Amino acid sequence: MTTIATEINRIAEKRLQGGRICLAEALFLYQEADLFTLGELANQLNQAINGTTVFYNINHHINPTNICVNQCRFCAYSKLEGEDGAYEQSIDDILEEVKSAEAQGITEFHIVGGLHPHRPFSYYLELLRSLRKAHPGIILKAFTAVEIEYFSRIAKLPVREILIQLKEAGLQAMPGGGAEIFAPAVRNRICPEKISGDAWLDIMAVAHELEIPTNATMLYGHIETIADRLDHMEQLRQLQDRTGGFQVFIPLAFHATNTEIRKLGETSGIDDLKTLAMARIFLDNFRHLKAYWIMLGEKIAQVGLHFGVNDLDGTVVKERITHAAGAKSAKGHDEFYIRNLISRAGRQPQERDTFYQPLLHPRQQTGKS
Ligand code: V47
Ligand code: SF4
Repeated sequence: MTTIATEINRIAEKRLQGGRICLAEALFLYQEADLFTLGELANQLNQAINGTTVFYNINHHINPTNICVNQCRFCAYSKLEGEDGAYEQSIDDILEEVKSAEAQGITEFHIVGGLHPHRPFSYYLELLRSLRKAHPGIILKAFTAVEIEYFSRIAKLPVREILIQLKEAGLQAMPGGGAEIFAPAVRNRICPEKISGDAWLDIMAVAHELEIPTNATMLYGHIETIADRLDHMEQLRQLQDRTGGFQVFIPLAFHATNTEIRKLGETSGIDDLKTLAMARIFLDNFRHLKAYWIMLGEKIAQVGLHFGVNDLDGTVVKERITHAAGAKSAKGHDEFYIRNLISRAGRQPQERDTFYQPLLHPRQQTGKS
């Protein structure tokens, strides 16, 4: 056996025995192990904690506006005020858009949008209160750490106070967007106006202290190195050790079309799968790993179920952010389609709520195998 193979086996064995791998070991695996070796290890680790169950949820994305004072280089969704294609929804527009949510079985509203130059913080409080009143049974997962920091600036209130007020208005969980890549050298080039990685992590820590569970993402496949990805995951792993407040890790595959950095092109299927597997192997304190089918495409997300993934996100309904950047997946799928993707990968579909609790009203449609 070559030295490289021996070392890969040693690291894999350590991890399978419940050990933690360090940055150097992870870098070695990422660079030296082939796709199938990584996939097999990630698959074993996932099945040891999650069995063959794969979660999905029935959710609806609400994006109140694409007008944003930041101009992240990788973002094709945001517009300046007055620019062609800019939009803003009133609270009534949003209530109208989701009026039949219960009839569609929706259990979560996922709410994120641009940093609007004029909307007051009260708009966001009112939005949550109105949704809570009209749809008391639907969980509100809303606002990235980037939006929270922006609210704190426009309302001139500390982040903690902003989160307390949002929680009182109905906020129950936060999505994981805005993390991008924490390494300052990359961040300063792809999203110079955005809050720093440290600020993103600090805001998540406050949310966790206030018992608001959050998700965590990583935008990969642009100018970052493998070491940058691992540094990003290491910082998430450290915060998770302290708070335990992250529910799931979601690698987001960069989409280049219509962005300022479109020359970089798209991620490869090999890189997508390797990144999912490495996340499962490295993030030993994250129970859930999501293959966001909107960004990966339905089929890579499905294959990801054999590379450590135990969650496919949801029905989504009308995705705007990735489709502005050329995503070829559908903008949403019905529950039957998602269950079928999971069954056809030889896994058991299980509807969940935002907090990864199984929902005990399995629908009739089980999906073909
Ligand atoms: O923060 C923006 C990313 C994020 C592009 O928490 C892009 O459950 C790829 O965070 N190519 C928003 N990615 C989406 C997000 C998310 C999605 C689904 C579920 C959850 C969750 C969170 O999308 C942004 C940014 O990182 N993004 N532009 C692009 N061109
Ligand atoms: Fe604005 Fe978010 Fe797009 Fe950046 S990624 S420009 S903060 S909408």
